[in-house]
Amino acid sequence: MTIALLDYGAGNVKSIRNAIGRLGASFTEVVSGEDIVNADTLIFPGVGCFGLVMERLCEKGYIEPLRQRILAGKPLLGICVALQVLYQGSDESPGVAGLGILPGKIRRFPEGEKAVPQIGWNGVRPVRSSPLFNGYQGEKLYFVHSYYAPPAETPDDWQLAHTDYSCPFVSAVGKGAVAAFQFHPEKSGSAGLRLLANYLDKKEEIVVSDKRDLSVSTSVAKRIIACLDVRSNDAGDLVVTKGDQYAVRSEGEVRNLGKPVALARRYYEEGADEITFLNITGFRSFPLDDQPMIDLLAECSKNIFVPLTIGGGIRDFVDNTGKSYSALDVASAYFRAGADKVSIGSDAVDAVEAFLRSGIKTGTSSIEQISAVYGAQAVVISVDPCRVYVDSPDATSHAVTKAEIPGPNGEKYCWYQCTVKGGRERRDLDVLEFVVACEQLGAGEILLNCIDRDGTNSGFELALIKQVKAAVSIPVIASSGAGSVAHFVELFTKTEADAGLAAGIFHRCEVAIEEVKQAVLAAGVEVR
Ligand code: 1PR
Repeated sequence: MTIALLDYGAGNVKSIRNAIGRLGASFTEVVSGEDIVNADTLIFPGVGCFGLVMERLCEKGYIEPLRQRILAGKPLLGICVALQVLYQGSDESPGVAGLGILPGKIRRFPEGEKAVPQIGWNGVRPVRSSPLFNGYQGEKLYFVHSYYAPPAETPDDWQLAHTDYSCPFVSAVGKGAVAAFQFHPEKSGSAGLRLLANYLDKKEEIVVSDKRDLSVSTSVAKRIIACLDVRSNDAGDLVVTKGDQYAVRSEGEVRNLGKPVALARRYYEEGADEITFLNITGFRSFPLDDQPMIDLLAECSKNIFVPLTIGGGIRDFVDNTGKSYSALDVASAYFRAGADKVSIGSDAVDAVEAFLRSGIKTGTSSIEQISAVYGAQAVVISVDPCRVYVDSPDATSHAVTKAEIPGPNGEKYCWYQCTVKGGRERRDLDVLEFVVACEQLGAGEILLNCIDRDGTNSGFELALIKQVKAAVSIPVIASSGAGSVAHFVELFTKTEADAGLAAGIFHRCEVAIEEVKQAVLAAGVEVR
């Protein structure tokens, strides 16, 4: 049996290759329309925006072979946007026709109630029994999308499972040997690998009884993220380091808290919902010369089946031969190596300053370029704010908040100033103007650090998190300062943060990820 993988240049296809490999199956690459029609089984990954996926399929002449295959009921598994393109169209790309196998249109999640995109772990409710869900016991699976398939527009005989976010949506479709998941099985840990294995074993019989269980709604979990700040030490070895308020040297040496691949693997096995790598000296050199980061991703993605984010040095660049690279080129190299999301720091500040000066979206900033091709959900903005104390709200034009910790001279208010280059340079820009503009430019998530809290173990900067969460509708990852499980409980019970990220306490084995999850769950907050 040949399993053929349809790689048409969409985002992170490496993970699906690795997942298929992990299941002991081998696969071939689709290089022609004939391969699409003739393969025994076809895996159709989908990352990026609806319009772009259809454009790429069209350029390669794959639309008719795909339709032919699906209409003939030959085995096919679509993932994420590949489920969406089975429909006639999408709000995401007005005027672009989908494959039209299913009637109806993909819709955008309504703004307001919940962060959009949905990024995180949610359950599925099988609405028919199917061998695809053999052994599935309600485990949460990884979703990342702003658009959804409406149950009312999907034919009953195609609906396999629903999920609830701000509204119920179709999270799995299937008929005959054709199936598609809105979630990413290849990024959903062992539960996802099991579903993938079910498909590969049982694909001939996605036939169903009409046993329905629509009673229990699903909900998205708060994510616990482990972050690895990575850089070369003075001996040239890539190490995980950790700063105190971003100072990573101790007695002149770069602190070394371990090897990145081994540590990331440990966090995956201990239940981290995502892993983030920040190349903290990426602003100094050109990241595509920095092969160790590419190798690191490639190595990690072989054994880690949860989302990987990478940041550091994502920007336009001219190398010393005069050759230009766009931020999109850099991001694409990371996606190809196994990243699911990229995180932009300093360059996002430059982009926002330019946008606020001109009021014009040029489409050329790193945020816009990457978002247009890979989708907003692939673009994280890592912001490094620090407190600026003031006596009263009138003392500055920036958005102030009541300071949780009074200033050195008893100041009761502060605003949060954006910095670049790992906090080395401050800009006349507050974090609220910044995050709002990032969302307008197409960012999909905010990784909200706080230099004052970083490495202090004193808890998250709740006032900052509340301020930012109230200003944007995209998900916010709270970072910096976690020192105990109680800090995560406080984070999720006192703010609306979508995820909590920590570094030092996990690296030093002071608190286990599982302990964090148990404490958060005991406080009534949903976790995976
Ligand atoms: O500006 O696009 O090249 O990206 C550089 C990236 O590197 C940014 O995301 C920036 O946050 C990060 N960075 C730069 N310098 C440092 C440093 O520490 N000297 N690390 C740095 C930032 C912040 C966290 C940290 C949390 C949790 N690290 O992500 O992991 O504060 O720590 P804790 O739990 O121990 O308190 P660009």
